[in-house]
Amino acid sequence: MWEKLRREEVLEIFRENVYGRVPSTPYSKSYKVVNEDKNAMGGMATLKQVDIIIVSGGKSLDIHLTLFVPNNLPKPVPAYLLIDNRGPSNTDPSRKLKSEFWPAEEVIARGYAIAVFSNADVDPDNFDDFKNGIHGLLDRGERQPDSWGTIAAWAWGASRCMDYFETDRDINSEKVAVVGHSRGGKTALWAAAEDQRIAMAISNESGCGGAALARRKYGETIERINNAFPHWFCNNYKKWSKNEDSMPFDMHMLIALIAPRAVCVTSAGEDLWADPRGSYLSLYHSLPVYRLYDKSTILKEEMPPINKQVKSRKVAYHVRDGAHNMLLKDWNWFMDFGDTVLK
Ligand code: GTR
Repeated sequence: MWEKLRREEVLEIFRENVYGRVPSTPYSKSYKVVNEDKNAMGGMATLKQVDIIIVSGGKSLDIHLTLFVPNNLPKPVPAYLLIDNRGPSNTDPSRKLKSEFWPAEEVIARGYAIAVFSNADVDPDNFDDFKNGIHGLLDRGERQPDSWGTIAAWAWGASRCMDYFETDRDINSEKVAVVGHSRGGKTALWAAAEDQRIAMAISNESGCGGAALARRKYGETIERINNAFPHWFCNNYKKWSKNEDSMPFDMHMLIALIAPRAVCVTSAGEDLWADPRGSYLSLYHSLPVYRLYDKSTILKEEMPPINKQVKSRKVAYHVRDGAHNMLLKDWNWFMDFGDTVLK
């Protein structure tokens, strides 16, 4: 019943009211390996830089995927794909610049591939009335109240990386975790809701329009986010500004769309803007759907203390000490969970 009927209804609720619908405009897609280094990270990994080239209506768009694969393991391996919203200094393929935001060496050392694409390749993060990015290629005709926004475009980009993984024999495309921080975390949840090939979604401090329950109106509200980022969601989402109590849904239903696949929701103790408690409660209230698949998926209603990860079957949560960010400490918990669900 959930899978055959209700899941599709709930997915439609989120397409119609929050992120918008992907247009059905045809496009072609090809992959070009622009760089390969079998001796990256001092021999620990193979670097592949792949352009995912999308063509439609005489225009083209390139998604630049960077991928490191561990050398000393049997293939295929599970992978983490970061939807990067911070820019290239965090994801340097030469590894001269290193950043905890994308700790490639540490992920390789734990036996995973690690990949990244920049959200800006798919759609620049500014309001330009949907002229640039993938909107400029695929949007035709008048914009509708449920036309896709920028977060749905970024999620679509993650799915194009999944298409590529299905062609790369080094990657176990059935064991890919999509990771995002903040606006990227909202995107990771929506990508996994829409694309059931994604084995695990990691929502790091995604807050409003992501994991946090909207009805709590704690920290960032729908009105604030619509005013500050009018391009992120579909126009129908504006109906819920200052009107959360009338919403026929809340964000626990977004997390439920990921069941029975894995989901990891995280918060940071000082990041009240992203409502840690509302994010935990959202995960907690998604569990009735997880339990349709595995009755032993159980969390306590009260939040875990700071720096203590809680896990049950396919769900995990932690609240890290400190401010809004994604750090190695967070990644270590992602991988502790990954070790139980991706390996
Ligand atoms: C903030 C925004 C949040 C979050 C954050 C980020 O300005 O209010 O919803 O997305 O940006 O992406 O870092």
